[in-house]
Amino acid sequence: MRKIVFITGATAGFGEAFAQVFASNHYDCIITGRRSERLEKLKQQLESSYNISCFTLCFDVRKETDVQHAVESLPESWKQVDVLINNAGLALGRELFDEASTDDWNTMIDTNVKGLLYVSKAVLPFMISRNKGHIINIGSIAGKEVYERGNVYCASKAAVDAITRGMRIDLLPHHIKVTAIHPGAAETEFSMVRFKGAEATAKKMYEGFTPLEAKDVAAIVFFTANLPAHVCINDLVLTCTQQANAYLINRSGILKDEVN
Ligand code: NDP
Ligand code: 8X3
Repeated sequence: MRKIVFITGATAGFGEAFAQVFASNHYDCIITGRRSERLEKLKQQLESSYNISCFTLCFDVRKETDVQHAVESLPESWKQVDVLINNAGLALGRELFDEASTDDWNTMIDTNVKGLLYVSKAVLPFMISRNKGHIINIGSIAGKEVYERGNVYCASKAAVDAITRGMRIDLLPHHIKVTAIHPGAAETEFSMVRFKGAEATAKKMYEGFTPLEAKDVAAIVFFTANLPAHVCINDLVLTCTQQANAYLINRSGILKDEVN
């Protein structure tokens, strides 16, 4: 039977890895983001590599009306969304609270919190009408513990945690699964975005240890989305082996898999 996954932020990092793993397991994919060229390129690659269908929606999750119009524009045959992955998000800056930029705060709250709400609200009617579906919100270990200079990013991810729990309660009558996955440090475009293109600073974040890769997170998300109908992972924290919590990382050297 045909299955459809709707992924926000599929133009890079986790979202792109989610698209690869779901498509390689025969899901049709709705991929979204602001960078249309990347969406088109990914669509072509997924369709040719995995013989699935892919639909692109280019919108900014911060713009409520654009989100609504984009989701409403889906052809009827694409509205039976089985899995929604609210992944689009970012950190901006890593300053002390009194030195941080309010523009950065607004962008993080508008994207990580309000964007997630707008997309969920737009897609949910498709799930409620079928009495089934799964919403997977990408939180962060930063939402579980606050670290120095993490202030508003941590708060935005704590909000994702709370919203996920609220959704699970309110959507209970509709048999909709709601999950939050909270990854620790993973090397994607995340730090380049956070440090506004300062490559050396971004690279430094991953020095001396082996962080998660996007495909590690994708494997867990795919597993979570494909459990029996009566089983739901509510909350899952995932870090690399060398990370104990949001602020403790063992940087004594890289950890490699043994090769035979
Ligand atoms: P990337 O920067 O690699 O990817 C971010 C994605 O989000 C891009 O596809 C980007 O697409 C999209 N996005 C950002 N802002 C918007 C917007 N306003 N509207 C639509 N799409 C948007 O980062 P990651 O893949 O690492 O991050 C994905 C999620 O995982 C985020 O929510 C992040 O907070 C979270 N996370 C990341 C961790 C890490 O260490 N990497 C750890 C824990 C959580 P485009 O620019 O094309 O719009
Ligand atoms: C991203 C992980 O530790 O950089 O959410 O905040 S961290």
